[in-house]
Amino acid sequence: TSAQIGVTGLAVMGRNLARNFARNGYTVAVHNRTVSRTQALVEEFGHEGDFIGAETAKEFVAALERPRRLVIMVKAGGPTDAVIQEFAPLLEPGDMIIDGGNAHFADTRRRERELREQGIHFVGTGISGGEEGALHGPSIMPGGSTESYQSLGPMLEKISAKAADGAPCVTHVGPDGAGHFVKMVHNGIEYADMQLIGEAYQLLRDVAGYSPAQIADIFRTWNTGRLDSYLIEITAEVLSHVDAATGKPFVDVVVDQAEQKGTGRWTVQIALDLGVPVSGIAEAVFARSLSGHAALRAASGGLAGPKPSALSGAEAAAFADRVEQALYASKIVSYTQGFHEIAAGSEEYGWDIDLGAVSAIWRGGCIIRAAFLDRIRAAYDARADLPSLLSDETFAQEIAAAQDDWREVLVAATRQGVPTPGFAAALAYYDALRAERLPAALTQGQRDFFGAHTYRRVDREGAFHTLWGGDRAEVSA
Ligand code: NBP
Repeated sequence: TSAQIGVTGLAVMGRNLARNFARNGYTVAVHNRTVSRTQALVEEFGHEGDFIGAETAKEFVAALERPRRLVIMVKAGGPTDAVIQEFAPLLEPGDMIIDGGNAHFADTRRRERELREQGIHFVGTGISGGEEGALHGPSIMPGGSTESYQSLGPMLEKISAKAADGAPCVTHVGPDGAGHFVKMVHNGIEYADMQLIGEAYQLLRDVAGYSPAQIADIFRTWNTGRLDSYLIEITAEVLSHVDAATGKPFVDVVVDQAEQKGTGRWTVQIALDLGVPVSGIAEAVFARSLSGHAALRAASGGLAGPKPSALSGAEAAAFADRVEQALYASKIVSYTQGFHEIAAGSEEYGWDIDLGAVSAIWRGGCIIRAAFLDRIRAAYDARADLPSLLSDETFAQEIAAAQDDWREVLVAATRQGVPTPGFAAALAYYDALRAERLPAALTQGQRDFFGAHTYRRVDREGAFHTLWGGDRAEVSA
């Protein structure tokens, strides 16, 4: 017997992905650098389906039917290159290597190019949903060649999450690094979503005066409306959890320094390179970074500022409603920025990414899955070349309805000294886009003054320079 697919790298993600393939009826060859992991998988889960445990790379490759489909689920970076170098010489033209790790899309582009020379399809694939997703159905974002997707697509559709309407949460995102790029932006949006939720929580706690348990209930209510999403759902779970050792709310016994693995940072770095303003995602990355600066925070604890004074009763409840509006409006802006980055990446690298299809495959399996993504898909269905999500009529109307509350929440946060960088960045982005004139005109004047960088005029074509050091006459540049 030969295996239709092989998985090498059997830590949490690879093991669960292999089980997912097997549970869906595929014969799966499994391999890991440390052989004991392979043995453990076959022993523990062998009854779930057909596994072929391979101890060596040669055995593993020999177990695969041709053209071979080989999934790599190892640590991103050096280990991925090491595994590719180990297996590539054993493969033949037409074989496929699927990298399901969190690779940087630039690495994926390089690997794809190198392996293409050997006739091997390299399919950089974003996989979201963590351990549980890998086992029960992740959201899958494959890049690589169209030919490889013809072979892999049906299998990926089978193991993927299904959206509420039954559609599999996988699509061929685009060539080479497109899948990993989209996965990267997915994670950036995830950072922004989490930051906005965090700010909503802090406002409900400090300004509205609610306890974590009460805030959990508020999030549960929100989860029945337009904010319905996995992240809001788990937020309620975390907030209602009580620490067994102390009897305190769990959220009060956790050190308030957030960690990161890097995909949010990449999203911002690449956005800077592409010239895309992803201010909300950037604030989310910076907020995690700031939280981790323990010494800086300790040294700044004595700085002057207001202490929040909590509301009560109907006032607190009304404020909570406003926070929901602010959160929703800010979320629209985050997704607007994230999809702008995907569109810019697609343009830069010639990927021709279908933004509506991307929003559709995020509806299930992944961390940012949400009812909201149906709305985004509808917006792109209505108009595939939508310049920005904010130009969609429905979203524009929703923001119009939310904005008074959004502004009031930021006024309260500012007055009471509660940091809300995500909400504030989102509103500033919105106001900047709708502004008739921006101070960028002044910036251009300054640049022309100190560096003769020239400027364009509103009333005439061409580039101009003012002789600032002389008689201030204007010359054509
Ligand atoms: P890890 O990222 O912890 O990687 C452990 C695996 O890499 C083990 O199988 C290990 O083999 C193998 N490995 C390493 Br490390 N160096 C190797 C080398 N030089 N040669 C061969 N194998 C090597 O595993 P994970 O948490 O399951 O994640 C796998 C991938 O999936 C990562 O790229 C991760 O970023 C991505 N991802 C993770 C999640 C998540 O929720 N954890 C979600 C989505 C994507 P060994 O057993 O012999 O040490």
